[in-house]
Amino acid sequence: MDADALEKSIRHDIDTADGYDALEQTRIKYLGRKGLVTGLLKDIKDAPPDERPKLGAVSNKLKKLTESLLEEKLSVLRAAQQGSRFYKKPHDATLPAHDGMTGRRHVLATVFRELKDIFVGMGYTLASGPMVELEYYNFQALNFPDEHPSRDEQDTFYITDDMLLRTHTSPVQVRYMEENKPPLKIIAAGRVFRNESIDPSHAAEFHQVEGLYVDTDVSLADLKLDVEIFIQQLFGSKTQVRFRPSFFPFTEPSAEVDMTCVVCQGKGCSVCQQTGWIELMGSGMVHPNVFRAVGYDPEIYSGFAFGLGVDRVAMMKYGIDDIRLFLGNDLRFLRQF
Ligand code: 2NM
Repeated sequence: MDADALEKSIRHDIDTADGYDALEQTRIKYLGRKGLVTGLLKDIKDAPPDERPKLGAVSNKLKKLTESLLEEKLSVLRAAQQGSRFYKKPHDATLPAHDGMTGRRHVLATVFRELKDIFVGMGYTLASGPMVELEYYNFQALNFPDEHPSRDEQDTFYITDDMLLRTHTSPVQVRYMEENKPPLKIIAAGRVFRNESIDPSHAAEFHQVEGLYVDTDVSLADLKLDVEIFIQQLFGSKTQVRFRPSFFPFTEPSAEVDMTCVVCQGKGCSVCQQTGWIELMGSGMVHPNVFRAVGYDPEIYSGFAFGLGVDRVAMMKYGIDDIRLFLGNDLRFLRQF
C-alpha cells in the first residue's frame, strides 16, 4: 500500500470506529507492534540509503496523523457518552411523582397587590424609598418634637446618631414632596421597623401603605371620601366607616378610622370587644410644618394623608391571629394562601 492509500484507509477506519473497542482495534491495526504504520517505519532500514530520508518523513507524518486522529476520535466518543448520560436516560415510570413543592406568592404580597390595585384605580401612583433612613426624614421633617417618645432607642432602631431603620413609610412621602411640586397623589409602601416587645399583635418588622394627596383646596371631606371608597372596595360596599378624633405630629386635625367588625358585621364580638367597630387606619390633614419642611407654602397648598398596616389587613381578611407568622417562614402557614 502506498502512503496516500494508507492515509485514506487510516482516516476511514478512525472515522467509522463506533466505540472504544473498534477504535482500539484501529489503533492496533496501524500503530500496534505489527501495525501498518509501524511496518512502514521498520521498512526504512531495508530501503536504499538515498530513499530513507523521504520514507522516514512520510512514515513519521503518518504516525503523528494517526495518533492525533485517534486522540480526537477518543474525545468525540467520550463526549457522546457524557451526553447520553444526561439526554438519553430512559424514562423510569416507577420513580415517585413530583412532590408538589412549588413556590408561591407570599400572602402579604397578595394583600399588598390588592391594596395597590385599589389605590391605583383611584388615581394614586406608587412611590418607594430607603428602609435605612435619616432621622431628619423619619422624624424632624414630619414635625416630631425633639423629645418625642417614639424617637427613643426603646422604640426606634438606630444605626448611627442620625440614621435609623424607618419607623413608618412617611419619610418616603417627604422625599417625594421635596422632589415634586403639587398636585400629587401617591402611596408609599414597604417594610417598617419598631423596637417593640413582640406578641401576637406586635412585630418588630411590619408593613405599611400610606397615602398622600396634595393640591390647592384639599379638604377633610376629600379625605373622608377617599378613605371610605378605599375601605368599601377592600371589604365590601356595605362596610361602615367612622372617624374618631386623634393625634399625630404630622397631621392636624387627625383622625383614627374605624370600620364595621369583619367578624360580627357590627353586632359585637370578642374581636371588636363588643363595640362592633375595629380600628383600621390613621389619617389627617397634613400639618403646615411638614409642608414648610419640603418647601411648600401652606397658605397655597393643603393635603390629606393616611396610613394602614398591610399585616393587619391580611390578618382581618384571612382570620390570622398572630402577626409573627408573616415573617416566620413556616411553610405550613405560608402554603395555605
Ligand atoms: C398615618 C396617619 C396620618 C402620613 C402623613 C404623611 C406625610 F408625609 F404627608 F406627612 N404621610 N403619612 C400619615 C398621616 C400617616 O399613618 C397612620
